[in-house]
Amino acid sequence: MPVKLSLVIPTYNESSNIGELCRRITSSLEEIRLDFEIIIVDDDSRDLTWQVAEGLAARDPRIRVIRRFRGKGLAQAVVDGWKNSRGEILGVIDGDLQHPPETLKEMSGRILSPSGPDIVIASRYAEGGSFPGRRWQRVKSRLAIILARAVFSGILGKIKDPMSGFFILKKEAIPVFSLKPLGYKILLEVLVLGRYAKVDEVSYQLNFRHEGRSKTGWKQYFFYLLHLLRLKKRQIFGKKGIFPKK
Ligand SMILES: Nc1nc2c(ncn2[C@@H]2O[C@H](COP(=O)(O)OP(=O)(O)OP(=O)(O)O)[C@@H](O)[C@H]2O)c(=O)[nH]1
Ligand SMILES: [Mg+2]
Repeated sequence: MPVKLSLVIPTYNESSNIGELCRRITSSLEEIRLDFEIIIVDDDSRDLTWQVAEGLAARDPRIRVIRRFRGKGLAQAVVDGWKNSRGEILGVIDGDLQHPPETLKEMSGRILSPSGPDIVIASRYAEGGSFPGRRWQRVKSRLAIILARAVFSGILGKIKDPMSGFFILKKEAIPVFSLKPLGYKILLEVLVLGRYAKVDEVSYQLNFRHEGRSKTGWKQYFFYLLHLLRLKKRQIFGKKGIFPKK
């Protein structure tokens, strides 16, 4: 049966966070009476996140778990979740509670409004948003955005947080089966290869990670550079024909 929103949670070693996150997503979306499914895509976490998630799924049919054994990273986990989704609207939220799930209420309200946007991005940089943490982390995030803007100036336009890992979009706007992201940054590929008449941003305050550990490291920055180059090449030579003909 189709649902309105399919929300993917990519996880790796988030057993201490996934229960609370699912509870908060569920109560937020029930509050606005939105029909939804949660798809947890776990890369066979050593802390058995998949097992905790399967326990949640056994109690709530709206929750499903995909356990991958040869994971190809965060961004591909999101795409694999979307490929197995039933919703008209797709979304992603981190599994470590850094993204406040209550923001989904405003994001969903906007995308579902008459002539609403095709994509709503939760932004740390829009007015009212915030990005706590070490200064060096903020500098790295800013540098990544500057670089993306330099490579895709026309497409990224006025989008303040093109690196956000928290967004929802209309399924028809992206060629889900043609996405081939590398590494961490799924939104960039979604913006470059998708078709959007209107883009909206909602501010949010990024939380500190309370439990579990970060998986970002220098390797991710190397993948990011490679991804930028590959995406540029695809944009120039291969974008035509990636949307299936109606
Ligand atoms: N399935 C899957 N999920 C992943 C992978 N790497 C990270 N994740 C999940 O993706 C989300 C974001 O990862 P984080 O390590 O928190 O990355 P981040 O938020 O950019 O970095 P921090 O600010 O340091 O937390 C979390 O839910 C992780 O558990 C992966 O290889 N596979
Ligand atoms: Mg995080």
